[in-house]
Amino acid sequence: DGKANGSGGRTGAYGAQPPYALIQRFFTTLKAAGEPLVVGHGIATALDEFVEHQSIEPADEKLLRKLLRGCSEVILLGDSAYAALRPAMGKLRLIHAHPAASELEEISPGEFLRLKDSLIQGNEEASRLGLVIDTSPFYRNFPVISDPSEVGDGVDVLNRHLSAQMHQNPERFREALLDFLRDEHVGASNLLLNDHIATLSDFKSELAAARSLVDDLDADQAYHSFSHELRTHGFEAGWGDTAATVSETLALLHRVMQSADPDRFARLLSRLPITRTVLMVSPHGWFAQEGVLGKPDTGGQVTYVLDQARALERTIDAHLKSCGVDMRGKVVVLTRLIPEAEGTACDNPLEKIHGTHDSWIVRVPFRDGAGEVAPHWVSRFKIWPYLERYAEESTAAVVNELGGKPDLIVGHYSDGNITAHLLAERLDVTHAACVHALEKSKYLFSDSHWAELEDQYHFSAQFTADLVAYNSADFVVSSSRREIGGTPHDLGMLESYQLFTMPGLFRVESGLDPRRARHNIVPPGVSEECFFPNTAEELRVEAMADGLRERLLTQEPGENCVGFLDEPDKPFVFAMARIDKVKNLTGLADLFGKCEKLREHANLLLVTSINERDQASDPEELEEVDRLYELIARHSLEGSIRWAAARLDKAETGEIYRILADRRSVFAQPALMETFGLTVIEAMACGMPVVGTAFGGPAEIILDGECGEVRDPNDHEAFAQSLLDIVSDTEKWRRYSEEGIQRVETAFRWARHAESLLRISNVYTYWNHTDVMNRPALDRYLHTLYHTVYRPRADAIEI
Ligand code: UDP
Ligand code: LCN
Repeated sequence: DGKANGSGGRTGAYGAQPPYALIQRFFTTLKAAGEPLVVGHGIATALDEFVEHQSIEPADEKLLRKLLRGCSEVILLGDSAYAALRPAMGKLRLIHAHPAASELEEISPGEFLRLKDSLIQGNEEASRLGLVIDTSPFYRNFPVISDPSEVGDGVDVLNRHLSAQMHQNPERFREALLDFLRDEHVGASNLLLNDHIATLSDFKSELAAARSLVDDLDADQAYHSFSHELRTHGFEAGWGDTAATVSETLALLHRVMQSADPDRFARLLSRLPITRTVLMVSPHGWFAQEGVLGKPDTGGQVTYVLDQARALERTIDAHLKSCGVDMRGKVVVLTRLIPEAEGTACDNPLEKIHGTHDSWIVRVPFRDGAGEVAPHWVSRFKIWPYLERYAEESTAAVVNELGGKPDLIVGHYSDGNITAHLLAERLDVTHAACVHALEKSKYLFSDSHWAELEDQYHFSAQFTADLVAYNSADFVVSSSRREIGGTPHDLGMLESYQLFTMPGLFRVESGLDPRRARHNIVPPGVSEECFFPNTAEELRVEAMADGLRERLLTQEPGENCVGFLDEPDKPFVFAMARIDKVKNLTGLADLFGKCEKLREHANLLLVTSINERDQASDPEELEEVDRLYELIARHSLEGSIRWAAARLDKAETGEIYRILADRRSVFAQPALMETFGLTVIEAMACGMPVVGTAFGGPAEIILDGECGEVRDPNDHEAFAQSLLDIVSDTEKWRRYSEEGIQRVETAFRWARHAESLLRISNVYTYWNHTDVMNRPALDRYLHTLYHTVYRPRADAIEI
């Protein structure tokens, strides 16, 4: 029906439906539980119980399960039930059921949200007022992915769609391509084409002349030996480094000019030197190369950004060389300068990134309204009032370091992306948004009950920033499918921004549609120097291994270690994560404590950022530390648990996974929600089998039953049983270990990540340049949202 939420015809998507009386009975049973709003897994659990206690025909049960599969919420008001059904990824159908009716009635997104608002606010009148956010009109002509198997391939769908449009107007396409190629410069020097080519007819004739010139040369003749002659035909550096590669690229260009075949066109763009410098933006947390991991807000994102910067520089270098361009790639990571740096490099305005030729961390401080520098760490939940000024003040610093504006800006996480949005607008540069984590799906009811959480989390500013930044970005980079469109049973993390309400603030009828051709899965990798198999003896450093064994496993408990093991030679259940509720290390300690058999076979080793109350920097950390001590006492874990607070560097982290793999241990990742989960691929690369959460990235990384196991961390018995099966079955352990190493090698490589990111970026940059996406209207809308909603919410946060 043209709505961005994709509600279709009444019954089309489901085909046959269960008898209405049965649906109605289920809603009546749900209502009897007394909760007026039931979400996600609450609905699935209630359905299981309903089916168990009622006599239902198997065929009807099947239809009922199909109807409710992926149902994200049910509102129970009076005798009515309202449900958000999800026949497929990104498709919502909002329905109303009533005992007096005989069939489901479809209602509009606006009506559904108003009902939810009035339920939460307890005031029907208030729910009729207020702002409605709907981005769908701006995307009316934007291609969407209709086949869920194509989720994460946004660039291909977009390129196919736009190439087909251009195919209908080939002359316009050629003009646009010429315009784009003539626009590539490095400083004042042209790349690709120079002013000798002024018109399309010049272009065609000079292309023929240039091709005949290079085709007469020896294939391996170096570009610089014929660059002068090529220049007289209007062709500058960038087409190749030898006669053979220049000839191939020009032949491809010729074919593209004849017909805009999308694959061929994408191949041409990926051969050109379009992305030479990259700005990465990651303002929050402690961002440095040593001694910072483990702070509340500084987890995998720092590892990811540094590895990504190195891989991008390397890939750009190799690419520029193969294009015959005499320059090297450069990456700048923009982060926050923190004067009270506690011995880290966070107060250093400029720090070279290890392992790069010329890539740097640039640090600019946050300032308050009066211009005073903020001296200390500020939680990621409270940094919103600083960012606008920060973006303004950072512009000169990054342009200065890069020697001009970047070709690509990559934003990281919500704060990095709203800052990247401001910078990209100002500099007119392509913006890629890396997600990392969306707090909305991490915290239950973070949208509907935002007002109660506002003091601690400020989700009103963060979710508005997400709506602005992820819509304004030219494309979104995700690590997993679950981050975008979810599974048949669960909403995707981005998908959860499509329809939601923050009562009293706004109702979002279309926020982020996961089916738009803007989302791309580009999984990260692991540093191969640090994370390699335990069997690669020749690469291991024995002294480091001895030190770590002593420190983490056998030394008398001391300042940073809790627990002394009765039988230190047993295998371990190992977990390493920041102490935060969602990481659920308390759940792991609980399930370990409750499973006698597992305790007989293994010890529990936890490596976390802190393990004492007075080290906690926020209320969540404090609560988790207390709970862990309580669980150790409750299950009398003394003697079979070791809990170390260690800030290991990357080489040590790799070695600890290997030491534990030597002992046939298993890695546990029990998070209640994990966007990707770098520790999972690190552990697997080092030869440790993993039991990982079913919620988020780990469920995609681990091929269940092949290289580890995927379990619901709320199902303690099943999770513990998987851990036990692996530590007690030598053959299974060996198979998972070998397959895990293989899986990381084939699917998670930084070099491949960087190549894909640059390829994707070139395609979006091109289509952006031609402006066929008609962005200005959307940009004005987002601008309004930024200034009327985001800014006041950010400014309301006390500095
Ligand atoms: N890490 C670490 N020491 C710790 C906890 C974590 O070195 O005490 C590292 C870990 O090796 C991984 C990253 O921090 O590289 C955590 O990334 P992940 O994606 O698993 O989770 P995040 O913390 O980003 O949510
Ligand atoms: C943030 C997270 O929560 C993790 O799941 C990711 O692995 C990490 O960022 C890197 O993207």
